[in-house]
Amino acid sequence: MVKRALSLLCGLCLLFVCVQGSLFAQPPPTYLVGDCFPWGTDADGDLTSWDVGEFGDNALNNLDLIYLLRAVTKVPGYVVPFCSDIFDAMDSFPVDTETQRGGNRILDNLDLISTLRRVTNVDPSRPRRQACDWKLNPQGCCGAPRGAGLLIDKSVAAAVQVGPGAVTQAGQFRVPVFLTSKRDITFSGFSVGLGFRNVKIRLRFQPAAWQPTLVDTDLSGFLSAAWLTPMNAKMTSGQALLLGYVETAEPLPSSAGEVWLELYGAVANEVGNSLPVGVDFARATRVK
Ligand SMILES: [Ca+2]
Ligand SMILES: [Ca+2]
Repeated sequence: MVKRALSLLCGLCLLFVCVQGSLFAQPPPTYLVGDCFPWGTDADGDLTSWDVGEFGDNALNNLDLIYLLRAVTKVPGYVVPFCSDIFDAMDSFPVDTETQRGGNRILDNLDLISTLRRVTNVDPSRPRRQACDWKLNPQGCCGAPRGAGLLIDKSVAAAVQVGPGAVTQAGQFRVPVFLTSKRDITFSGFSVGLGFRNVKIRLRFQPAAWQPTLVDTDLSGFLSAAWLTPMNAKMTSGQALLLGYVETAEPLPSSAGEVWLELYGAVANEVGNSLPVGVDFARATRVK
């Protein structure tokens, strides 16, 4: 009798432990792919703000796209740490499938295109990923198994040139921006981030034939632009294409002496290639 009562008690204890376990077990934290804005809250006090729960609002809109554009084009203050949770959230291409975690550890125009499709609801999918914490997700992080390394097409296929600058009739200072092909190539996307050194006034962009899909001029003194529709025709080796003019929204102050245009990042993709191609550019060019 006593033995049976003890057995029943043990059974109840086991049941309690099981129920308690299921009540208090926390599901692994996840984030919505592409959802990188808002950001900047250090919720866990580790002096970084790139961990799951510290960015995003579970909604995709233009601000997520603009912050991704700034990260892709390396605008100062908007570059996210490689393989952090927020980097992985931005790394939306290749897209997630039922069986495969998306992303390829590269932020380029293909990520901009896939996030743009979701923001505009052309793609209604809203995949979520577990955080990049190896303890939580030892099998894969940032879209590839640990140690798989980076697969980047390092062949230089393009170059960006700027300047010299000139003053328009209305008094704005403007600089032409050219994309040059280093081999025969059809670009499927291109993006660039730039700014005038020590001239922190609003900028704008006057496009030429290839119309940019995204232009961000919200940051005083900085400009990012992305061309996300494939070119109509192949560029031949050595051909230079005028992308347009970056210009100040108001005349340069009379105290401005020499002026330098800085290029922070330039990323090019070609039709039929899932990896970005190499782009040569000077970090800074004197344009006045
Ligand atoms: Ca968001
Ligand atoms: Ca990617």
